[in-house]
Amino acid sequence: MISIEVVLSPVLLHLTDVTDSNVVVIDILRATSTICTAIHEGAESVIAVKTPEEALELKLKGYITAAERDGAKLEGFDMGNSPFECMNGAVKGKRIALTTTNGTKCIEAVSHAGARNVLSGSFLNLESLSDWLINDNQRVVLFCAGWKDSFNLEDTLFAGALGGLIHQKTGCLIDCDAALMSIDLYECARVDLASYLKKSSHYKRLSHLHHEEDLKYCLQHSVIHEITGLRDGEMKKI
Ligand code: 3SL
Repeated sequence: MISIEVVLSPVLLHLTDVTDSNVVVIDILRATSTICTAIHEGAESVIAVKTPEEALELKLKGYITAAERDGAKLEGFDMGNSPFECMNGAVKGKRIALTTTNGTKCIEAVSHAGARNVLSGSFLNLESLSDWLINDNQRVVLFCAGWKDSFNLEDTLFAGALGGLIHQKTGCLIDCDAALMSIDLYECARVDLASYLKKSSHYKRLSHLHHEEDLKYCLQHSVIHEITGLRDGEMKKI
């Protein structure tokens, strides 16, 4: 039967057994939104790697390399971590090796933990993702990437949006205080997410780096329908 748990930061992951669960990794700004966009734009796969060196090694195997640290694209890579870099045919049919400050580390961290599925979460495919999880009818763990092991608002808001939607559609019981808090937070902020998030640290960080268009894009709800999940070690359309 479906149930919902929320992990508010990577340092709390060890407290939750993810075995046989559908784990949704959440890095709304921007890694998991970018991964969902890449797959929507026809990329064959995105492999999440921990270090820039690992990404560069994969270039020799034909991957496009993408790297971000502290919000900025790293020198010497084909792409940074902006969803817009995946558009207009740039990634169609391509495999991408992506390394980011938080999101890809979290995908990597759960990839060998015995989860039933590891999925990429984004507001962009919120509705389809909720339907997919409801249809699979298993325990759901919403894993917030946060920022350098700390809690953040945008990932928590998405956990609340997705958890709330599943709860609304199924009436499932929620026995996790982090999930209840996330749902309440989303209810407070949902009328105007962008305005609510203006006070958040990563929103400010990305604004200073002139990524306003990315912020606007990543907060759109249910504009794409593909579900992206881990298959054979890479994030693919499932
Ligand atoms: O932390 C991450 O994984 C990134 O998504 C951060 S950023 O939005 O690219 O700055």
